[in-house]
Amino acid sequence: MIRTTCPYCGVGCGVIATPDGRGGATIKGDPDHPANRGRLCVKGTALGETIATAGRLTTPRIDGAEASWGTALDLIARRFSETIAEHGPDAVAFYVSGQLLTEDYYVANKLMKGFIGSANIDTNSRLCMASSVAGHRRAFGSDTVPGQYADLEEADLVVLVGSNLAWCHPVLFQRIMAAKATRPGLKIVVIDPRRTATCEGADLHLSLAPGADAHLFNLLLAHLPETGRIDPAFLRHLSGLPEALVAARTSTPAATDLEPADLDAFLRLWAETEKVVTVYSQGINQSETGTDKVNAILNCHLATGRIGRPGMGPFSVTGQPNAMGGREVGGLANMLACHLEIENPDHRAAVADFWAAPRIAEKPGLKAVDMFRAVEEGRVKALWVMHSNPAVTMPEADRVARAIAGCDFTVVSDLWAETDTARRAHVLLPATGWGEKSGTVTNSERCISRQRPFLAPPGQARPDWWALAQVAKRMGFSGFDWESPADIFAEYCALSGVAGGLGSDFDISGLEAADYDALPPTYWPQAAQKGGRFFGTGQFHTPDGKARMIPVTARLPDPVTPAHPYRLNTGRIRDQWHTMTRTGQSPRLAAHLGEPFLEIHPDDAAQLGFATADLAEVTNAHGRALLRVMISDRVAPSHPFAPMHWTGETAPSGRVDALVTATTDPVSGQPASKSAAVAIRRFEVRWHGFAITRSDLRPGCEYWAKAPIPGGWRAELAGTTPPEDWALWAENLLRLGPATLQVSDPSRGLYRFAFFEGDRLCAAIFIAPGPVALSRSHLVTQLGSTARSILAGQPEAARPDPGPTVCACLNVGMNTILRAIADQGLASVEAIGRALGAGTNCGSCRPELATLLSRFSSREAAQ
Ligand SMILES: Nc1nc2c(c(=O)[nH]1)N[C@H]1C(S)=C(S)[C@@H](COP(=O)(O)OP(=O)(O)OC[C@H]3O[C@@H](n4cnc5c(=O)[nH]c(N)nc54)[C@H](O)[C@@H]3O)O[C@H]1N2
Ligand SMILES: Nc1nc2c(c(=O)[nH]1)N[C@H]1C(S)=C(S)[C@@H](COP(=O)(O)OP(=O)(O)OC[C@H]3O[C@@H](n4cnc5c(=O)[nH]c(N)nc54)[C@H](O)[C@@H]3O)O[C@H]1N2
Ligand code: SF4
Ligand SMILES: [Mo]
Repeated sequence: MIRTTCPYCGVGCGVIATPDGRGGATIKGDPDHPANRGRLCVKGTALGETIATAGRLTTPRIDGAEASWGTALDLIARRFSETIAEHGPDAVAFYVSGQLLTEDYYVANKLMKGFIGSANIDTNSRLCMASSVAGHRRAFGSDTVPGQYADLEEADLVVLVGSNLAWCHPVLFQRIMAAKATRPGLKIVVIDPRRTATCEGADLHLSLAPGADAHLFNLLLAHLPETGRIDPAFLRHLSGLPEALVAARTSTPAATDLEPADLDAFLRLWAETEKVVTVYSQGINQSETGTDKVNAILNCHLATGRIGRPGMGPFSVTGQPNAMGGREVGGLANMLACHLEIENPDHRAAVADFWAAPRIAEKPGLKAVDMFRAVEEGRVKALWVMHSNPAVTMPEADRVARAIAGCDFTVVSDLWAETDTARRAHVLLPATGWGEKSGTVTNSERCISRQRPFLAPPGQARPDWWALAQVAKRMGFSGFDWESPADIFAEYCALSGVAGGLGSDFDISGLEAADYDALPPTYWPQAAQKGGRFFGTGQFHTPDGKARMIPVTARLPDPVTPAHPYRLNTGRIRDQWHTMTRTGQSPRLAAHLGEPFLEIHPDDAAQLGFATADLAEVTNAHGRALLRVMISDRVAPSHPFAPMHWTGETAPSGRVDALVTATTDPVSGQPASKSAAVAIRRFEVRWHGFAITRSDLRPGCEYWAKAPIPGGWRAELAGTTPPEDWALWAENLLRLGPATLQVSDPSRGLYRFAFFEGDRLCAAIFIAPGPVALSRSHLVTQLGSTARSILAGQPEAARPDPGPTVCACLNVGMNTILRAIADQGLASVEAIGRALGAGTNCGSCRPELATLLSRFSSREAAQ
């Protein structure tokens, strides 16, 4: 039994893993971890299904051929050294990740900023937290998150703005819902153009115009003095309030598109409620005015002194498991370690001295978007990508993929050789993954937790810190001789002591001598464990010690154009993690939403001539995506939504970042990932298909998307040109010889083939001229079965179709739930749980159960 930390979101839940000795493990929530107290969401619960090592990258590869570690490391060191000698240190770059462990991050940062002498190390946190970091630094003088999770439970009002907490930080959401259940006076407001699952628990949902958040919080700031809510005692800790108010008063309600009554209700509630926490995430950060949006929020908390006290404060929830650790360790191109600043000569000198660094970086390096531009233009000639998949997740992703492919020398460290990024690299390094590697991560509330190994790494996989240190040594640098992550952590703690001496709040030097292996979840500052928060006493990290109110002149995104009249919102779904390289292996997680989709308002759908399950072609100057149409009034007209998760491996035409424009916030450099202007039309196909098969497949047709199912794969297919011979086509696709059973009706364009091995079904494929209207939830259970009725495509009458999966833990489908609501008169989420088990394990689907209940009762009312 090993205590470790979940590798997914920034909630940072403690996990207890019990290895089974055969490479697997059972996973439970750690009841003693302060972040989750035993809870896990569905992704955490399914961790045991994503640790199999089949198909992993197990040896280094050079240009596709297996190589020894020695050869690969020598080559990397030589190519980086040669490039630096010939073109200077800024001709090389590292692109790293908020999913790296702190120790990995520390080594990458030390090598680049202290020894190579460039700050060209940036991280996917640029796409994620950069605007929060910049906003914090502008207001507080440091990138410090003031509050703790307990504040969300102690608040009387929780405002969730640009955050789909129910799906993206599910355990935190459950903690809030549990607090609300015991204390119904706790009010929840969700501010999101989309009606998300998070809205299910909310008292008020403000569906504001995309990008109008700074206007909204400006209106709030302007409202505060009118109602006497400016805190006179806190005023002496602030500078710039008058200027901020002048700017705030330029915002008008019209910009928000909100109903006046809803807007008033929000302003009143926020002003009247002292204990208010404003939680924000990517709807705020990922914007061309993200930093201003952050400061507009911070301004309201500062003006009211509602910060750093129990139950109140602004709260930027971090996305990745170590997004916060990366900020502490200085992973961004414009920071040094331990909250020290690259532009500050004293800070630089102290770090250089501590590292005995020959060449400390003197100026900030390239931020993510600029870094890949520099790669494209050949200014960066050697690139090392670690623990990220930028060919999928960067804006203008096609361009980024081409830049990576065209780079003189690219190294990728990953678990897999087949990611969109790894496929374009010269050198691949096999990294150890979660469960195999050892280190620390820091969650959204500044709690440092250990990730501990409990599985043997496959083949020659090695930790990322080790590969970096080896390359550093081979480049002739000293100071990289650690034996273990514990050594690195101790050095990092010591450096933080130096930083503390320079006034940094990030000083964990007290942990230098701690027993690393036994390190329990530990908050910083150390006092925080006893309820310590930042800024409650009004002491900030600016030169005059005062918080800076920032005047925010709110600006809406550039209007869409007649050629590209829709604004594409993008983000996450409940059961997948980013580019799905881990979650995408679990049939259970794929059952929730198994295909890239475009959620679009019924009015838009009518105008575009869409029927449910048609394919949409979404285009702009940067790229194109084909997405399955999901008609829903949860999105506003003209503001469709598409998830970010599909890749060249899982649905090559479903990569939405091909469409995202690389417009960035001028302060933070964070891209606006939620507001691409696009054109949408119906993608006219002549045939649609659905396949289930035991072995992996890579169909060549114009549209396909695949997902794992128990014992194999499912795939959705579509194309504009039908093959001449469907039987031959199916044989070639599935590589199984002639079909055992087939039904064809050429006049109606219907073809169905089933392939048996002995009496067991090993594949089946269904072709139709329109979207294949067969029960997926039935078909995906049929691999390995002996049922010869498979080509009927429907369950027998005695076994009703469960419908699409809602509860992934207990595998309960939507039809089953709706039938039970109707037949048994179930009236609450709890009653559904008692009757069917749905929602009783991890609870991630409870908001969707609530939606089904309300849908059912509104249908009843209408009848
Ligand atoms: N299931 C799952 N959970 C995850 C992840 C995952 O991949 N899958 N990734 C993790 C990571 S790295 C991150 S950063 C977090 C992200 O967590 P979130 O930020 O909660 O997730 P997103 O879906 O990116 O976006 C949040 C919401 O912003 C809304 N939005 C778009 N534009 C605007 C706007 O102009 N204003 C406002 N107010 N809202 C807007 C979108 O409609 C969306 O519902 O999730 C983490 N958790
Ligand atoms: N359109 C749009 N785009 C977005 C966003 C959005 O909301 N909309 N969100 C952005 C945000 S907030 C984020 S955080 C990014 C995330 O984007 P990425 O970081 O690019 O996505 P991941 O899929 O998490 O990539 C992680 C990679 O690391 C590999 N890996 C796993 N474990 C290890 C390990 O231990 N070591 C190493 N070396 N590799 C490992 C995985 O196989 C995978 O290839 O996407 C951004 N892109
Ligand atoms: S909420 Fe879910 S994904 Fe996030 S850390 Fe906890 S178990 Fe992992
Ligand atoms: Mo993120």
